[in-house]
Amino acid sequence: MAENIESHLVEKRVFKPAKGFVKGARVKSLEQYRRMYRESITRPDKFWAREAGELVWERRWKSVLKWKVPFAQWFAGGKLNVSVNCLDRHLGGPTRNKAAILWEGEPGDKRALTFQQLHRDVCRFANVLKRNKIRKGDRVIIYLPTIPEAAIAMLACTRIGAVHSVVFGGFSADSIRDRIADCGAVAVITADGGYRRGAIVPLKKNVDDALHGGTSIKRVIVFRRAGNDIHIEEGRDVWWHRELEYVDAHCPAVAVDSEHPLYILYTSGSTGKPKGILHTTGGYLVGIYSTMKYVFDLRDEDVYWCTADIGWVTGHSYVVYGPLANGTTTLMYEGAPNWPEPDRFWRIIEEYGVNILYTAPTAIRAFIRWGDQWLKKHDLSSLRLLGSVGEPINPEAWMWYRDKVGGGRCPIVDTWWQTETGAIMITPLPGAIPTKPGSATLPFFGVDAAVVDEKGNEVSANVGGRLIIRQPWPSMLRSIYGDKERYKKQYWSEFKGRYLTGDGARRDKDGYFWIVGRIDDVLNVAGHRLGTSEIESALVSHPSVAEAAVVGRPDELKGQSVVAFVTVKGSVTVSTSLKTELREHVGIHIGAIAKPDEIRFAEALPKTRSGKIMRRLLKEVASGKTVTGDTTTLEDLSVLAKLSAEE
Ligand code: 7RM
Repeated sequence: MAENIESHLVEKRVFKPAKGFVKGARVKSLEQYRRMYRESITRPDKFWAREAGELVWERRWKSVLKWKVPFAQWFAGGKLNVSVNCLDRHLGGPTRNKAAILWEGEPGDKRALTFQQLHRDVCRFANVLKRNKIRKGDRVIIYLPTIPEAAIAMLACTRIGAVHSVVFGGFSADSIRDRIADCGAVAVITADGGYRRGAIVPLKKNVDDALHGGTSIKRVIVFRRAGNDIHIEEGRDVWWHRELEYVDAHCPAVAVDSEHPLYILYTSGSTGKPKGILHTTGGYLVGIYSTMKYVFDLRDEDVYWCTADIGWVTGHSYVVYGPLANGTTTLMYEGAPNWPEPDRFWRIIEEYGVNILYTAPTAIRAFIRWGDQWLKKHDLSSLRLLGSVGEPINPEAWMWYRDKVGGGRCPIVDTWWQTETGAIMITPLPGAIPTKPGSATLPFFGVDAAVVDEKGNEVSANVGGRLIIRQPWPSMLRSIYGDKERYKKQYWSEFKGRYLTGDGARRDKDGYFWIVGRIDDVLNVAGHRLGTSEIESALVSHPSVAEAAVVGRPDELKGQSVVAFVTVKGSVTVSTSLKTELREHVGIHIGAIAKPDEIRFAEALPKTRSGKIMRRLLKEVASGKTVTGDTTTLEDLSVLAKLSAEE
């Protein structure tokens, strides 16, 4: 059996940073990037001390890094407060009156909060938390829509040293209950309801169901958002707006140790039991501050929009903490991209003059499917930089994003990272690193990434393998909450002292990284190990295809056969001849070995709320099994039912 993941898809297009962009950029050339990168790897203490020095510390750290595999302490001995760095630190100068948050609700309601106003709201709500006996170190569940109060609640927790755990507004009562039990939370912050595609999601009702029968929760604070009828449990539930009547706007920030827990964010492990990824204060803040600044090449006047939901790590690092730590205006939008019509994003970009757009390939592929006419209605000329995150971006989607959204003038930063890494790890720097469609390019400062074989030896150029990180980095997870053994085993045991990402990748001759998908999803067809993303990209490069998901099905002869689930573009009708054409298309672009044995047309693919295709479920569907695993992260359950019915 071949040990390495084979790679067949070759992408030759290269885009150099445009002169006009380079002029104002923070990092202006590949040479400058390489110099800084070298320093960050050989002298990480020096590099990170300089970055950390741009933030406000109540007490300076004693050592930048203490590393006892696999437990890191960054900036040990230091004390700081996250809300001070995101808010108070910007109040001394003109940033005070700059918009911190520009927000639009799905129904079209709008709010703008300056740094000064946000600071006041955070202080008042932090006093509400204290009034409700929430203390430093207590765990607090935040189950809110993407509204300013989500950011306010998060920042208020940090102000008093409470540890938040945000749960996606799309998750069910069971998911909330599991997470409460796992972290022993004492309070829930929620809303009566939230909007999604015009309907009201009954958030408070879900919380009531989660708490039914008793949990560790003593207090539920309810924000009035949708005005739907809810039950108030006397002695347990209080209204956010009523509580505010009892507090003032003075709330001294609690400086915490650099390694004090900041938040726990649950990701669905493949086993079904959610993993609470634990992030701490100093290293995380330095990591997101620094990546935000360099990757998005921030300027004071920027309006920056990351479309992620607040319940995803991207919402934590790059909707709330990263922008605010940098004094950047962050735009938040509550709803769906196609509500009320598929031009909602473009409408928002035009209206607010958005300069930086950071979104996910799943959204980009949906826009392609809905058609270019929706973009053409709007002026997108304010955009100067585009970002992508969450999945490998297919070269065709990348080109469309560049041409149609970016008007051919905006660099694209394809950013690879994970909930566990806390911050962006592999990414172009837009003024320095030439981009190639589909590649996340080169590692960020301080990230010692490599591709290795099953024995842990680095593979040569264009050979696929496992993506690992060989050195600790500031924003790394510190543990799985309450389960150090699982943390050690899952991330650090395969190759001792090295962090296993779980992703497959290859590097090309320029050292660029190409992520080929999760290692668990790699197919083994007659001894050939094929990454799913390449076959999917080959399918997506066919003009009829909108989206594709490829999985393996056990096969007696070949080990696995290739099954492709395909959705087509709006105007296309599906047929047997299209299937044949698609198989040939993959044959031409990759090779006969990758030709799907079966192609199934689907109306939609099962996805998580963050837009990742749930291949695990598709594998079960492909092999005719009933789907048994955890489906709580599935965005739309009916998708799965339809897929199985199409048997
Ligand atoms: C930020 C986030 C992590 C997994 C990761 C990859 C995949 C994310 C990219 C990507 C290719 C990218 N956190 N992934 N970004 N794959 N190119 N730019 O997504 O914890 O929810 O997911 O997502 O497989 O391991 S996450």
